[in-house]
Amino acid sequence: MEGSSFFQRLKSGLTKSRENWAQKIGVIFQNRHWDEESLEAMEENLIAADLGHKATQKLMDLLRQQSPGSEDLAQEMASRLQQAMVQLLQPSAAAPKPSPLSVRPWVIVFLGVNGVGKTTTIGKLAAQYVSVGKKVLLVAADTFRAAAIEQLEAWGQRVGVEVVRHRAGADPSAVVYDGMQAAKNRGIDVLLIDTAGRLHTKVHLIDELKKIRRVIAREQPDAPHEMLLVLDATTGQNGLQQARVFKEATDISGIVLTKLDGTAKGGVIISIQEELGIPVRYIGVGEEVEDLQPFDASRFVQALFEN
Ligand SMILES: Nc1nc2c(ncn2[C@@H]2O[C@H](COP(=O)(O)OP(=O)(O)OP(=O)(O)O)[C@@H](O)[C@H]2O)c(=O)[nH]1
Ligand SMILES: [Mg+2]
Repeated sequence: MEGSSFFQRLKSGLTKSRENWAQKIGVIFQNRHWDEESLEAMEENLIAADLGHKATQKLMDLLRQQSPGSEDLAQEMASRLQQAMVQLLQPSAAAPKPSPLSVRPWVIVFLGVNGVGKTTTIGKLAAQYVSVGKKVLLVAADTFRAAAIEQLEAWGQRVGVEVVRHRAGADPSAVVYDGMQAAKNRGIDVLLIDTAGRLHTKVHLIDELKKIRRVIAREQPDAPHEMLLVLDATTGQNGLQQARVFKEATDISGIVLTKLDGTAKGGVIISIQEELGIPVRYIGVGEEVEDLQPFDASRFVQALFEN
């Protein structure tokens, strides 16, 4: 997966964000000075690029600490801004690599509201694990709609992995229990669990997640190994509000930020990181299997700036 085509996919997935970025940020320093006026213009445009107030303040503090050198000012500003952004994304950079699969089965639960891309992310990840020879099993614990189960089964067929399912309306933790049993019996490497993301009440969400976790932990005390919250980048700051609710409901170990290819506001990743302090594990930059990528802060920032 690594290599230049991988970076090209990332760049192409971030095209809208990059163009927006160049338009908002790039122009500020053309023929201008490193003065308060330029910095204020930058501040406004960072907020407009969906970085959020908190992250923008931090970035501006980092930039204001630095006095300009004598080289090409636009270039220098850009590179300082890049460094400052990578620094803000450090919690993600410093986090352990996504899913080392150090025990078997490695159990990952996917959370998130309707339509953010949970099932698609599971399908893509399953395909990637299969391609490196891992035994994968999917669990359809989103029992709320029959279509949700069918969608996961379609991915299972496409990728060539089995799906543990019950009828629509069944108890999600009962499906999870069966999934854990099957994973142990079949020597599965990775168990990917799809959950329903509806948020009718927070209490209900908390209860359901608690129950699912309890079932998993009873079968395997160190599991789940990851609780990944899936967020849709095109929802911008609204995604953050959802994330707060889930963060209060349960422990989240990582974020998957999908549909970055569908938004000009890729900068939202910085405000997510800043607000939640949870590492971003994967990003989705398109519809293909290869478009789900492990998140790498410096590569991401480079792709945002590089023409
Ligand atoms: N362009 C693009 N589309 C994506 C990406 N990730 C997911 N999608 C699309 O988003 C739509 C919703 O994805 P699902 O996987 O069904 O979302 P979900 O969270 O499982 O939704 P529910 O099961 O309804 O809760 C689908 O049409 C996916 O193809 C991405 O990174 N880029
Ligand atoms: Mg789904």
